[in-house]
Amino acid sequence: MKWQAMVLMLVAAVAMPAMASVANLSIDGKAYGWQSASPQGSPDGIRDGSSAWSGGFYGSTYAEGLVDGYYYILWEDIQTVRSIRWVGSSADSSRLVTAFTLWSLNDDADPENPASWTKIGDYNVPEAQKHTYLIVLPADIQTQAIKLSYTDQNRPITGEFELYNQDMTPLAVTVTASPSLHGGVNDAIDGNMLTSYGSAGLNGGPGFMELDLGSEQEVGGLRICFRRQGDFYAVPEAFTIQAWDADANDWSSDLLADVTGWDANTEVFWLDLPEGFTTQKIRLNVTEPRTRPNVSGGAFGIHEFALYAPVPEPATMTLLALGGLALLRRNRK
Ligand SMILES: [Ca+2]
Ligand SMILES: [Ca+2]
Repeated sequence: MKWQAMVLMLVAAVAMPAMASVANLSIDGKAYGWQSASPQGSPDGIRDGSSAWSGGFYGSTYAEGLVDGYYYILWEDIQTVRSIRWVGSSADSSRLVTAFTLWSLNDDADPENPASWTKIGDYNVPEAQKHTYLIVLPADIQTQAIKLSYTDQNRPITGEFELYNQDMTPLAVTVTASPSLHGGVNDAIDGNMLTSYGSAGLNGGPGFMELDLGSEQEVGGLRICFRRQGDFYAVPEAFTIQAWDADANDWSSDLLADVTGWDANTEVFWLDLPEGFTTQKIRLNVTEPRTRPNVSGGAFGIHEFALYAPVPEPATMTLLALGGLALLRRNRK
């Protein structure tokens, strides 16, 4: 190998981390929407990270059979879209988008012109996923916007419309937690944003939830969707994330995250794990629950706690391929 090619490849490898940020796989953009009748909430409600009823949704709670409409998320540059997660609103399970069509925006086209969109497909939401529907697209789609239009009009309410560069199917886990009050612990890993685990009053003591992969595996990142509900549940003030250390046969004292002063209105916590990180178990410790009027010592709730496999960094692969190409070209000389 010529030294110039080696240098090029080394520079490419060092310049970019080999793994993408799991948290950054979410495509951020601006939301727009239109409804023929009784619009409620703002289109921004579909991308604010919250599925709570108190704000954070877009749709209509009225006019069954009368609502016709759509919404879309538009971003600055063309990106790859691989999976989409549609989430209802946590306060009312009867108001659902039960069928819809997805569209991608044509290059350099006006999103307000219906002719600018290419149909991805028609979707009927399966009963088991009627509150949270994860769609892994049949292939990567390169676009600048994704639109959802209702084809069923049963008071469509959308809590979140999340777009990802990757297949965001969580890793399979089993779950334990303490203390338990409302909902089973499995409600925190059922893929449904509207079911949740709720702790009993903590009386100032810690509570925890741990996920077990069943074997040592590489984990790229995690996401916790905390529950907020009136006087009962609030996101914690402070919490830590720990991983199981198989060699020590104990929880590692090196915390993966040590969060204090967490914002009361932020329900979703993302964490990227170091490249090549492996473990069998990951644990959330609620070290300081937020005090609620109706719960002694505070309580915490979790809609979903999910672990994700690492994802390759597309830019790194491109650079490495370019390095390899440079090497081939040099060898041909
Ligand atoms: Ca929302
Ligand atoms: Ca759930």
